Amino acid sequence: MQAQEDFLLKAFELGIIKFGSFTLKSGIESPFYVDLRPLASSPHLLKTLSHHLLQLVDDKALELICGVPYAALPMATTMSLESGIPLIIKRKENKGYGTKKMLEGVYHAGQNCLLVEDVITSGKSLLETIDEVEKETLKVTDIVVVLDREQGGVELLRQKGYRVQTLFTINEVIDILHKYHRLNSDEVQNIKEFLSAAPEEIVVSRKRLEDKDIQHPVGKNMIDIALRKKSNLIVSADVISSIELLNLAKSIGDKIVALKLHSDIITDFSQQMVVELRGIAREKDFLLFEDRKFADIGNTQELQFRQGVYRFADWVDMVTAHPIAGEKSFDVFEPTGVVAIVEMSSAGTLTDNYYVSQALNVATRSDAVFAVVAQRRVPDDLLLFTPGVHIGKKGDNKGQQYNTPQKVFSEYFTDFMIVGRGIYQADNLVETAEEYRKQGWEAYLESI
Ligand code: 5BU
Repeated sequence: MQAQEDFLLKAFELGIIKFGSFTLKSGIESPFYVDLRPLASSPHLLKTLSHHLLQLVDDKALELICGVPYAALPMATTMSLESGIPLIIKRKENKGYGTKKMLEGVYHAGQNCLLVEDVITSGKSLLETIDEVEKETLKVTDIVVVLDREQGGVELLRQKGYRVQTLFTINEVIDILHKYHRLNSDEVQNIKEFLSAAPEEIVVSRKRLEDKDIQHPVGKNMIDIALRKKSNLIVSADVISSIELLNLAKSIGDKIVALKLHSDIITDFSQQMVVELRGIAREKDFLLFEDRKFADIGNTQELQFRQGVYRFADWVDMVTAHPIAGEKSFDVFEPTGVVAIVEMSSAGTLTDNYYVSQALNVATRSDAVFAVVAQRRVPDDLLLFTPGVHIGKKGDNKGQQYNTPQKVFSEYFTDFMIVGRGIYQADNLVETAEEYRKQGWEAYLESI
């Protein structure tokens, strides 16, 4: 046990577990975040870990080792070097050309393959991996896992007949860190309360729009409009002339909560156009939303927001901004509402889980922010806007990725969906906007 404790303390110094407030992919707020990838940066610790993992299994029966990418790949490699058991590599995605195999390396049908995994939570992703390995005609009987988050995964796999060995449970990790004064008693209590909550207690259920605790006047206004119009549709008016913009606003204005603009793509942008647009917005009861995506220090953003050709401060209800410059940079927009971009819809975006957590922390700390743009559930004191919505398409050829209204409302608990080309490129604007409004509102009602 002493050897395991020593290992854990050294791994902790490397930053494999962080404490604070983190939003997991599922939308659950977790008081800690585990990432075992940094272990690969310490050859010594990686060797020690691999040695401990090998001791958990009877390696005589095993003919192959496979690590689940990415954190477990270097672990599996090191275990292979120490034990002499050949390594195979599982792809994260099919490469789409060539052999189309999910596994790389030399193996034969029926061989027994040990799976190595960094963290097990519900066990669902491990079951998918097992399925993929078994599809390649290999046999899986044993799985070794570094950390069990104690959320039912180990039991699930054991029920299905797999032998699962874990090096640490999360409660053991917390106890060891407490024993060596890396965590104080309050922190331990907070984390243990989180861990002991039944899964159904931490699964946040969707709140109705009217029950959300939104303080910002622009956010309150959006909710009122949504309820009046039975709509959670924001249309992205990515057209390039003022005539097209004004026509779009007139024809679909009564179906939407807000019209989202990229003012800098309008060839003949003018303050006269703004006057007309504001008139339509007032008449048709929707808000004006500039998707400027500010991403600079407060002073520059203030100039970009108030001066120049667009003078957004004079006429928009809300703007998008990146949290990259910190929460103070949002103050310059008040009283205009700020929609912070914490996650993007495009393939290969840099907004990974860690970025999203940090960005949400910045957004939550600012009074100017009432909503965020993301592709996942977020804490419900923020409104969630989700772009990348299309009824008929999966994406474009420039990286955009689409979901259906049903998916964003039922899985992400989105409050407002943003639709661009799905509507403004349609042959019949009014009918199509009505179809999106209807599908969106029904999907929202079904999700509550
Ligand atoms: P589309 O035509 O529905 O793909 O347009 C989507 C709009 O939402 C477009 O104006 C983008 O600039 C905007 N958008 C997005 O698509 N994805 C994001 O992550 C963010 C904004 Br942030």
